[in-house]
Amino acid sequence: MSQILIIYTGGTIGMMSDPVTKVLKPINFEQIMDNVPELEKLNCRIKVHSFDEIIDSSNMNPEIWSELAGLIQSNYHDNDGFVILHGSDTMAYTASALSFMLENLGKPIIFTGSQLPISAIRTDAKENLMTAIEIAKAKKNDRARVPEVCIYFDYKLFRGNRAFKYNSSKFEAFRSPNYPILAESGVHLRFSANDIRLPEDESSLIVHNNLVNDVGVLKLYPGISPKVVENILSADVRGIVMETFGAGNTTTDSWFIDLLKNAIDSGKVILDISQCKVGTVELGRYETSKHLKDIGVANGYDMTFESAVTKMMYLLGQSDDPLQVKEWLETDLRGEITVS
Ligand code: ASN
Repeated sequence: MSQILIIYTGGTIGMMSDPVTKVLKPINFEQIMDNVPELEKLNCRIKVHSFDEIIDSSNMNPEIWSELAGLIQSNYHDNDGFVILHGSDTMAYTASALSFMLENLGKPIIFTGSQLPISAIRTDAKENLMTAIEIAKAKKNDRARVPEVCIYFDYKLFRGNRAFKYNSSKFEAFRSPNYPILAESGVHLRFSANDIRLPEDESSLIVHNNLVNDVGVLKLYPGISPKVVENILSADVRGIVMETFGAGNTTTDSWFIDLLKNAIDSGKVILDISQCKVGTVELGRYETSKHLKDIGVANGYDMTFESAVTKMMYLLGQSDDPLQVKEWLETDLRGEITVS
């Protein structure tokens, strides 16, 4: 019989409306279990680890990511898969971070949560939770069907580092336009075997716990002033995620390019991702991106913002050499980019 570890961090799935203030606040896991007696009927052993502090995912941070990675490492051998209950607001950041922190992953790590609390009559929590467990225990020829960090939400399974929260009101909270879904649940649970990534070496899980959050963000808009760009680029950080236009384009004004070049020459890594949610950065396709390539800006291809920030944090912990970090940023490490 499979064994699944459910890790409960918080999120709407386990919230209740405060009778006086009416705001949604987290409840403990026993109260969640009371709402899903069906859990007993699943053909697997379920263990639960509840975090001491149950949080709304807006309070998520890299220390908790390390704690999660450590929990997975210490329970890896004894479990066939993991289901992580997490608020949807920052779920894609945590899933992306863990995809980088867990190298050679050979077991499913399935994040899920819900848009309505599990105690609500019309809740989406039960389907999300039950199917996430089904996916975490799914095997073929004795091997996990999806040995990846994933998000399961509203009948779809996404690669974690390809998904982002796209809708705060609908049950369809996530999308992953730059990569196909890994499975879909309907009358049958159908896996897309060709799109699922298998580990190169599943013999040994390697956990990287040293994320460095010295990361800044520069989001461009027409009319951005030199003093704003200068302030962001001169902040005490080692990496900057730059959200550009279209296929990775920026203004060609010399003040802008000079500021970027100075930052790179001073040892900072600048990663170019697009403000578009679909499509890819193509450095050098337009005149408005050729200069970026020339001065050493890293190409983020079709990476999500969530993946870009967490990949930067992961890589800054792996090397002090900006050129090495740039090379890895442009390399597909965990299925997070399509290098064209
Ligand atoms: N605010 C909640 C959270 O991210 C939203 C949710 O889970 N649907 O914790």
